[in-house]
Amino acid sequence: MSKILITSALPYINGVPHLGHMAGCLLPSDVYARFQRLMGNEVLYIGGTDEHGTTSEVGALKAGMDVQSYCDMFHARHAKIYQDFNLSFDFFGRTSTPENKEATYHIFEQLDKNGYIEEKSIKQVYSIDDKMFLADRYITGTCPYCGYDKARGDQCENCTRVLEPTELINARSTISGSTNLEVRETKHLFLNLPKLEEKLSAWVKTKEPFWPEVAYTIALKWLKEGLQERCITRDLKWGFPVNKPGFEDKVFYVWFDAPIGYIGITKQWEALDKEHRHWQDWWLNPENVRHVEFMGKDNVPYHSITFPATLIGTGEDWTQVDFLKGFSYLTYDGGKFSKSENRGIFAEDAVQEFPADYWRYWIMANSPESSDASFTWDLFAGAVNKDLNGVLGNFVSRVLKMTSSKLGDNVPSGGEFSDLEKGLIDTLQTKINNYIKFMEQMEFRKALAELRAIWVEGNNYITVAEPWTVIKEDEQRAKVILRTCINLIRIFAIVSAPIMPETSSKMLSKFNLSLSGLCNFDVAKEINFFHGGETFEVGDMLFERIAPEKIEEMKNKYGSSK
Ligand code: B3M
Ligand code: ZN
Repeated sequence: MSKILITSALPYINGVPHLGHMAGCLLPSDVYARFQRLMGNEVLYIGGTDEHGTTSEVGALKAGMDVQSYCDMFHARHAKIYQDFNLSFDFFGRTSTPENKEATYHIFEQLDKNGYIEEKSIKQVYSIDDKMFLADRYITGTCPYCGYDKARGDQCENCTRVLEPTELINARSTISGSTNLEVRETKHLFLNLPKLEEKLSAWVKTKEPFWPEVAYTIALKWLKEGLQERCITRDLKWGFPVNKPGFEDKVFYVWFDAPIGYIGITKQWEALDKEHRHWQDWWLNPENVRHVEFMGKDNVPYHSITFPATLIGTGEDWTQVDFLKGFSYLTYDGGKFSKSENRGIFAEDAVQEFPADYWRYWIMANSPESSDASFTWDLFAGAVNKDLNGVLGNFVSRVLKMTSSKLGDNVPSGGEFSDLEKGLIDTLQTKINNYIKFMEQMEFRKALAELRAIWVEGNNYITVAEPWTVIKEDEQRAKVILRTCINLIRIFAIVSAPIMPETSSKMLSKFNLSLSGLCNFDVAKEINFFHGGETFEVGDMLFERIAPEKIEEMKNKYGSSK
């Protein structure tokens, strides 16, 4: 049993997540956490809201609330959404807590002590009309590197380059649109990344065989271009006040304390049961912990360069990221999700319209792993109707109904396997091994294709075995076939559990069973789990077909043609 620490990028508190957020880190991290638990590993799965920064201050201002209450409200809203999607966080915390403050202060003190913090006077953009320094995302302008005209003050979404706000061409305030900006000089603290470059570079190189190409390429590109000193303080009220004399009126930059938030949140988790939980077992234990991080590709530089460098600079033995799974974007019908333009479905509404498992299945089967993926209602309904209802749902209901009506509500017993069952066992074993391998490698599209193929084997088997014909002449043979099919239902429930936890437990509850493990899964053994005599319940259909009228209704409601 290994210890696996799983983190999902911490979504910004302001605004509610849409399907793209679910696809770009939250859902795959949950699927992976559930899978690893099923494999018998010790998992700690951490998530939370990223609460500091200008966005929260401005959001609260617009909502007419104080920032704390604003964050409290949105935190609860995020937590509810993720619960509705059945994300199985061991703890879903926040970055604005005393625990995270303590972790942030500690790490900052070590960096300062080791000589990695520099004081510098910098020029910052001040908005005369907004009466504030325009940090980070509150300046929009043209990227000096790629020419993208909606680049933000901290990063260009188009070329992923991290920027300083003063680099932007034609800068304007995102808050008021005002171009009445001036540059003022203030003193700030910088993380001396160039001084950490050698150590960081050596560390990154140890990751080559393990990191997915997208993450490794981004990290290497940064290192090749040479690292810049990075400002880690801001002129804001909301945030952790800087614990260094002369800087008390400034706060730490949101991207400084946000990744430390993973540690802070683990401390929150520990606080609930201090006797059995120790955050150090996870975060100061690199030899025994495998740390896997999930994020959108725009987050990769922070997780492959700045945060690892921050931890290296402390001189302490932190658990660093072992595998960094970056995702491209999920678009809505090829475009952006936008609340204000009423375009695209947001996570909150999604679970009101259809059960979470429908979304979980579609999103994972179409994961934006190597390139962007596009959500359309036709694709979604097609997958639900064909794969879920047509393949899995029909198999389960057909088998149980037929058994119940012809042979009663007990698993039929007796008889021997023929070559047909032996062949089925071999095929399934190969497919399940592949599925496990792809899940271990976090190749989700491939894993889901394999999962679908596993379900299809059930239909292939029953079509060839024809229990409805066989039963007329050879009841014993029909019993073997239907018992095999019933065993397949249980096997399908286990393998599907990481993707569709509710459906899986619905399937198992037909036999009054709970979930069992996937480690060293031996089909020859598992296909004999039910010997005969066990009771079952036919129950409801697992899925409901999405009718054409419903698809049209969704398109009208959420704005789409496809
Ligand atoms: N809040 C950006 C995002 O939501 C940022 C991630 C922080 S992870 C420590 O994509
Ligand atoms: Zn750019």
